[in-house]
Amino acid sequence: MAARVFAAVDIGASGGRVMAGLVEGGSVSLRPVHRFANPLVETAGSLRWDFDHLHREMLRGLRRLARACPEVESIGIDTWAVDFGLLDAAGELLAPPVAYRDGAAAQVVDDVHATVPPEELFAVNGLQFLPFTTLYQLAAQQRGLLWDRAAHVVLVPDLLAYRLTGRLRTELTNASTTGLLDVRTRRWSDELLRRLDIPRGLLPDLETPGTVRGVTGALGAPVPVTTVGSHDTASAVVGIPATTDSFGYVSCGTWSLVGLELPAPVLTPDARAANFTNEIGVDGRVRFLRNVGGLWLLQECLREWNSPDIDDLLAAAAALPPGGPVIDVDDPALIAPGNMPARIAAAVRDGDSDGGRGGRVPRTPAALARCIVDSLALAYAHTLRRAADLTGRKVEGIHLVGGGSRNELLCRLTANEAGVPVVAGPVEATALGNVLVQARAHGAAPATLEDLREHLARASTLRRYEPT
Ligand code: LRH
Repeated sequence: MAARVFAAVDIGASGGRVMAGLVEGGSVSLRPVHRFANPLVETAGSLRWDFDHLHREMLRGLRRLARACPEVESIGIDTWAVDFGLLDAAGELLAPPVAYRDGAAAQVVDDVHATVPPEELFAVNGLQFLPFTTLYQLAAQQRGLLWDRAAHVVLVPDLLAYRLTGRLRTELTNASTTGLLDVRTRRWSDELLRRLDIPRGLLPDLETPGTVRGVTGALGAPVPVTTVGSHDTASAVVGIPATTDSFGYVSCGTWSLVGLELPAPVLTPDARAANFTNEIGVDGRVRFLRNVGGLWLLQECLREWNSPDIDDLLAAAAALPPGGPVIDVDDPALIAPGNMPARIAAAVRDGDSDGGRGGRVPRTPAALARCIVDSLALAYAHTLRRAADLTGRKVEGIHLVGGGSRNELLCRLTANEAGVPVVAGPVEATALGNVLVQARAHGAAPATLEDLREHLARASTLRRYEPT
């Protein structure tokens, strides 16, 4: 039986890729076809994404894929969450999308909270507070020059799908990161839209993963574009090779998304106080998690040090003794780009977050890398313990997926801090989740998430780290 082919476009904050997903019998595998950078650019006084570059590179990858695999059956697109473009009434992008690391949204948070207090926001949208959630970014746009001309607010993966199909929709899992969705009804919240003065007509209608969005002729023969969990984290969670339901997860890329999968949201005051989020996953599952700092901290240091070999650096970090300094990886002072080694050293110097570890200020690249990895591992363990307390569930093991699953030191330290085994991999959980949701929609993969994950557990090479 020949493999069936599905194209995954997966773009994260630090890079994009187009992959061919091959689904055959009980197995699924990926062939990388094209990788490209996703640099932040500064234009018109804001940090932005170069959307035309992303669109071009997506097309380049898809055309290459279609040449190699003309039988490709469908395309699915996922990207990072929360960011959007404004389209005018003719469907033209008014400006490249502002990036969530731009500081403008943080400046209007107090104004927004004066209109709708944070506890009322949480009661409707169930989200953790993050200063760049779409609703704050929209409030910043409302004060800007383009707002009067905006006819559509379109999330980044939906913008790419629009360029391919001409159809405007908002995919549900990503809509749940905007802060404007009612987490119980899973519809746009008319109440929040009214109070925040955002016309409902600006937001395209919702669409769930597994629906065919439209067809593109951009590759030659017409190919359907299938809506997947277009929030990369939603696809990553589909791509967790779990074989039980008592697992915690860390989806570790630019961010670490750390939490549990639940059947329903947890909207208690304690969950809000602990800053947990209830994002909507594929098949209506709830991703009860926290955004914890991620590889961004390390990537930004590497950029500052002119990209030394990461494996050598991590080996040197692993050789350092345990018990060194740790920082609060969620410190908002670490969100913006630039000067990361100095900011981490300052966080150690000024911080009281080292749990009494009384660390010396790290100065060498190895010491800084170790400080970052120690801090991430500690934050993962702490977050999963909190998640278990808040939900009354047991976490018997942790699935660590995404780029961070390659980092053996991080996996080992996470198992030690959490006191439960860590199963590392797949690195490309997001692209796999993207492919499997398409494959299922086209009758090439099983119906339930549990069966899809069984598929993956069989097909993936995973590493297991026992706590010591
Ligand atoms: C991870 C991610 C995360 C969001 C952030 C903006 O890539 O999508 O889930 O909170 O980017």
